[in-house]
Amino acid sequence: MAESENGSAAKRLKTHETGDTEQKHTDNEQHSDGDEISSDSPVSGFEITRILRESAREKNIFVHGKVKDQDAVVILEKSPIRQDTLPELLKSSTLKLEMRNDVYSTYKLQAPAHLNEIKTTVVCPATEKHIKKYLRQEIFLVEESGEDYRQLTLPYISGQSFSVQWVHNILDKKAEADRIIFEDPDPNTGFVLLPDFKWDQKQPEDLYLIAIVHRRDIKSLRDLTSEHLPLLKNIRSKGEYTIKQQYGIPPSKLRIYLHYQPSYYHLHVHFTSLDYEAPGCGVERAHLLSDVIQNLQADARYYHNRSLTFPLRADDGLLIRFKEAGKL
Ligand code: M7G
Repeated sequence: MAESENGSAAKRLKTHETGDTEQKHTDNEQHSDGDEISSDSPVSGFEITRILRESAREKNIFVHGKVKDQDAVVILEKSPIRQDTLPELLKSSTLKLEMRNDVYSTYKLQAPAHLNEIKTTVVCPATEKHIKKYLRQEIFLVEESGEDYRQLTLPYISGQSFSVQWVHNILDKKAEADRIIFEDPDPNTGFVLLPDFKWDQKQPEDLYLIAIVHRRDIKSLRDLTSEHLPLLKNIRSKGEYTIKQQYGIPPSKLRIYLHYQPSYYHLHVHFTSLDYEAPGCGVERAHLLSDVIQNLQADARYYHNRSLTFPLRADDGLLIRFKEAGKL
């Protein structure tokens, strides 16, 4: 998201929409990343149903509600304080004293509206699966053998996974076209690199980009074989090069990984700043791209055969399948 520069910034909202196969959806909308004032704000008519999750530490809240009788999820997240606007923040804000004691004093700082934005993500219409994704839940680790994948996971994800319409919109330039940072159009080894919608692009310290491959036949890490090494190496080298050129961040400051299980079964690679503890970058879900490359170099069918461990939420249908199959 680009930076807001005037006093009407408080009204500025970005709307990000996702597609979903269960609901007729927007496969042809262009969502620009410019500073657009949303004329039809989806949050003004939002009626809160319940809080799905909140974190005082992360300064965010995930809310389920209704917009014109449609289920919606709204995610509000206070933007990080930026170094480049710090002098302005300190100069042009009002300070209200809360308490003073010896050398200590605390204040409430009231910042100008454009320095006080709340990153807002809207999923509307939201499916039950979206709502569950954001609901705080107990999680369990599952160990999936190659056979379990073929017997349990694959049939489950074929019917139940999130739509990848938003991914196709990006590849077809029907959405977020102006956010693309780099593209290699090769149908076999090519990909599109763009900001993940978790990143507001205000500061490189929390950089978060995703590389989405042009090939549409690779669902996840599980499908990868040595045949895909040129694709993976291409993503690594061109992704690293582009990020160094654009943001000045060297490869040694990047965490480049794939999720297993992903939420969206179209192969994509996460690029995050090493200084940012991105959600989902823990050992139970993230697989470093360089490890993936080396594993496939050592064994062409490594991900076909080996057991992979990943977390699932208590009410995840896949967890229930594993339990029913006596695997937990
Ligand atoms: P994942 O590993 O499938 O699952 O990653 P996760 O969402 O549980 O991490 C998909 C990535 O795509 C996530 O980092 C999302 O934040 C990001 N993402 C999801 N959607 C729906 C969009 C979108 O519409 N645009 C962009 N730019 N990123 C998205």
